[in-house]
Amino acid sequence: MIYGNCEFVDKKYKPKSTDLVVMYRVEPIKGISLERICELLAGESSIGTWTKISTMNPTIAKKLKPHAFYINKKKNLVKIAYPEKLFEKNNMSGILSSIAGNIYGMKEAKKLRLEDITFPKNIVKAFPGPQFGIKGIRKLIKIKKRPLIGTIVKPKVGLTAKQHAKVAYESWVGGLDIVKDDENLTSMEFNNFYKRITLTLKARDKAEKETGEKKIYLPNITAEYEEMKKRAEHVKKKGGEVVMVDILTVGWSSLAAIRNVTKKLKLAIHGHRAMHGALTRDPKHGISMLVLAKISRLLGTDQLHIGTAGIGKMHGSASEELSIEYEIEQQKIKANPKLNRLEQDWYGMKPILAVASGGVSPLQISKIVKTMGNDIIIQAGGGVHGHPNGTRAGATAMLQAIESTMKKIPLKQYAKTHKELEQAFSKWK
Ligand code: CAP
Ligand code: MG
Repeated sequence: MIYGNCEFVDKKYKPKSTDLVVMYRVEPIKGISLERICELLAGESSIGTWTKISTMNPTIAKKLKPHAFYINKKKNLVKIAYPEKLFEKNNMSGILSSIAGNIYGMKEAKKLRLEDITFPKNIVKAFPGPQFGIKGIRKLIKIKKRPLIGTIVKPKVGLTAKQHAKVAYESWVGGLDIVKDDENLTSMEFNNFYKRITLTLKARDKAEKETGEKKIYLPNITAEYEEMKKRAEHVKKKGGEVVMVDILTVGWSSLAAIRNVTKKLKLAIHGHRAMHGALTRDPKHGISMLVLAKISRLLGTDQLHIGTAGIGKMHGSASEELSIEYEIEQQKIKANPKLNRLEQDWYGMKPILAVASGGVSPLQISKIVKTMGNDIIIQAGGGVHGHPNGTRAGATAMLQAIESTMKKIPLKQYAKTHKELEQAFSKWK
C-alpha cells in the first residue's frame, strides 16, 4: 500500500530521538482503512503526493520519509514519526504547514484531530521559550506561594481610557495583583491604546504607592505586527512589564516576531487564546489545546489561558486541562492517562504559568486551587465587577477567597467575618 512513490506504514519502526512524533485521531470515510489513512497522512504531510512522480529518488525517501508506526483501531489514534531533517527547525509556520496542513482537506479523512506532538531536542532548542516562566513572573510580582489573582476590566469594550484606568485602580486597591485588558479591546475611537496605557500605568503606580504592594497591568497589544511592536515599546516606555497578545488571532509568525521584541524590551507575554474553540472544541476534529499550548511555550508565551478545569463558564474538561497544565508547567499535576499523551522533554526550557479564567467568581477559588494547584493566575471579570458592592469590594472578596483557601478555612466560615465575601455569597451562592 503506497502513497505516491513510498510506503509509509511500518508498525515495527521505533521512533528515533531525532524524530518529531505526532499523534492524530482520525475518522476515515466508509471503506477506507486506518492503514490507508496513515499512508495518506504521512505522505501528504511530507514527501508524497497522490501519484508516482519521476522526480522522486531513493535518497530523498531514505533521508526524509516519515513512518506511521502506531495504529490503534479502538481509539482511532495513529502516531507518525517524522525525521527532524524534514523541517526548518525554528520555523513553526513551516512545521505546521506540514503536519497540520493539506491533510485536513483530504477526502478520505472525515475527521482529523492533531492530538499531540513531541518535538525533538534540536527543534525545541531552536525556539526561545518563555523569557520569564513561572519563577520569573513570581519574582516580578513578589508573591512566592499563593495563586496570583486578577481581573479583566469590564465591560469588555465601551469604557473610555479614563474610565478604564479608574476601574483598574479600584481593582488593585481592592486587593488584586493583576488587571488585564479584554481580548477584544485594542485601540478604539472611544478608547485609544496609547492613552489607555499611559493612564492605567499611572493608576498602577498610585495603587502601588497606596498599598505598598506590587501590581501588574496586562495591556492588550494585539494588532498587525508593526503596530504591535510600537505598542509594546509604548508599554515599556510607560513602565509596564507585561504585554498581552491574542496569540491565535495574531498568528504564530507574529507571536514569534513579537517574542524577539519582548526579549529586547524585557517584557513578559500573557497569551490569550481567543479563537481556540474553532480548533479545539470538536473532540474528533481540529487541533487540541495541548498542542496549541506546547507551540505557545516553544514560541515564548509566559502565561497562557488553559481554562478552569470545567469549573467556570467556558467549555472544557478537568482531565484535559490538567494534562495541559502538567505539560506546560512541569508540575506534578495528575495527568489523564486516557489522553494517551506524548510527553515532551523540554530540555531546560522555562515553563508557562497557567491562567484559569472565564465565569469565575470568588466562590469558585478554592475549588480551582484544589484542582489546579497554586501555580496559576485566577482571573475574574464578571466575578469582580458584578459584586453587589462594586469593583473594589469584588476585588477584596477575591483576596479573601484566596486567603481562606491558603489558610484552609472553609469559604462559608471565612465569609462570616469578611463582609465582601459574604456579599458575594448573597449574589452567586
Ligand atoms: C473572562 C474573559 C476571558 C475568558 C476566556 C471573558 O471574563 O475575559 O476572555 O476567560 O476564556 O471575556 O470571558 P469573565 P479562556 O470572568 O467575566 O468570565 O480563558 O477559557 O480562554
Ligand atoms: Mg476576555
